[in-house]
Amino acid sequence: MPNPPVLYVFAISHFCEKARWALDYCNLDYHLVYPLPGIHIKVAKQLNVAGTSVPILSTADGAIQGSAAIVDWAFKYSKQHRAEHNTSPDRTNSLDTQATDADIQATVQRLEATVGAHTRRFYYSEALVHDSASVRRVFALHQSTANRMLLRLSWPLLRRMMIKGLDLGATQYRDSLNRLNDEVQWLDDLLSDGRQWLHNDRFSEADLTAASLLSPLVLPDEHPVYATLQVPQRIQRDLADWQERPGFRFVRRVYRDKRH
Ligand SMILES: N[C@@H](CCC(=O)N[C@@H](CS)C(=O)NCC(=O)O)C(=O)O
Repeated sequence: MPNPPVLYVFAISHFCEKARWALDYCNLDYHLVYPLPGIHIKVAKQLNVAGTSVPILSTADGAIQGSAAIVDWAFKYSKQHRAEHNTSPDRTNSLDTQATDADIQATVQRLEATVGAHTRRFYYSEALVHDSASVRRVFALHQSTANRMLLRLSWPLLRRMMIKGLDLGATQYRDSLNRLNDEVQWLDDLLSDGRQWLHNDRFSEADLTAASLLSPLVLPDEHPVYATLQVPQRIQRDLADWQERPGFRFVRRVYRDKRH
């Protein structure tokens, strides 16, 4: 690739992990940039995308916002590249049908709306409200000294804005925990017939989405960031019994097998 695309991410974000994993899985060359929270809005404006959220992938043909769109781009780009260079089908082949498979798409959309949203609300309702330094430390990763200083100064305001904007609190913590319990139960049930992958007997965007969006709760060893995450004790306690659930074991296996 002559001009490697640039992937803008928050290190702590599970949506960003999903996009990053897809690019890694397809063996694509790219630069990672970690805008500070707040500065990311300026970046989004400069890249001329509709919303403010990351991940955003800036390519030679324009910017792509949102993890699902970036996954699509990665698989299409790598397929086209293989065709142009007459390369034999590689492992991304197993994902080629993902856009046309209704079951896979339904699972991806379900997981984004439920697990994506409630993992974040659950985690931050404890971590940002009661131990916000643990969150700030992850935002400080890969930042210059000046940016770390800026983050420290702006943190009280950012924290307040995130608590309000993401609707965080004790009731929300409980509610999201219950919603996550239902979703993990749905996964446990789906996996109860012994299937290796969620759909079609092969690794697909559904597996990648389930694993990446649950990764803040499972903390797989292969995750590029979460080894440094200091999970608040209350979350550890509340999830202690979940670690051996089929859905959580599935996430660990997908990371072990597919996140190199
Ligand atoms: N559905 C979007 C969600 C992305 C998202 O919510 N990103 C958060 C970080 S986890 C963000 O950038 N929030 C700041 C903002 O929206 O300005 C995706 O899959 O990319």
